[in-house]
Amino acid sequence: MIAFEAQVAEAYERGEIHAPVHLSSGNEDQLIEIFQGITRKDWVLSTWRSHYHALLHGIPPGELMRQILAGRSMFVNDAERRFYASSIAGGILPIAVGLGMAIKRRGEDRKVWCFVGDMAAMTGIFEEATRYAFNFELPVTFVIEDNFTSVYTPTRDSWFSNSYLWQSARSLLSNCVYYQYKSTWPHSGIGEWISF
Ligand SMILES: Cc1ncc(C[n+]2csc(CCOP(=O)(O)OP(=O)(O)O)c2C)c(N)n1
Ligand SMILES: [Mg+2]
Repeated sequence: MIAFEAQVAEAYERGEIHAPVHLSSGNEDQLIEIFQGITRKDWVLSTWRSHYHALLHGIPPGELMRQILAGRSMFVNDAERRFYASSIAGGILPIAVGLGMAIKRRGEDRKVWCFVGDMAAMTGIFEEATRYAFNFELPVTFVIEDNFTSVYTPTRDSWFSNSYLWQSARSLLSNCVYYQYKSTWPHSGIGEWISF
């Protein structure tokens, strides 16, 4: 996973990717553990920072790299392998709920795993999606990935609070998983200006 992101960074630095990339680091152990509970039958929904999720859900590295080189890093998709990513903050949350409802109605044996950043987890749509999925007992698990930042703004400063709301409120819901990490990559890109 780490080597894959390094390859993406090198391709980006060479100007081969004509679109933004958002790299992951520092959460390898946490994700490997979470994906122990995710099967290939399940849906995985991700964000602009999707490479690790895609690799762990079985998208072949070569196929993933092709999508990234084609400028689709922020919206990696593979319907066959049930992987969907969107760069709209919070955009996957209602899609996760819809998928969960469809799975329940059809009686399918699969789940939905919806990964969101710590800022996306502070939005109104997160409140509605998690509550709805919980109350209707939908097979959806929301994974909150807390890197303490929203782009370059400390998330806790934005909300003028040192205590993180969902740690107290949301952790009461059994359909939420929370973990913290610190990335060594910038929010997007590789820390230098690249001309597309
Ligand atoms: C609806 C919407 N508003 C704003 C943005 C711009 N944007 C991209 S990433 C981001 C920060 C999100 O932070 P967080 O959810 O914590 O995810 P992280 O990048 O830290 O993993 C924002 C505001 C967006 N993509 N979509
Ligand atoms: Mg964040």
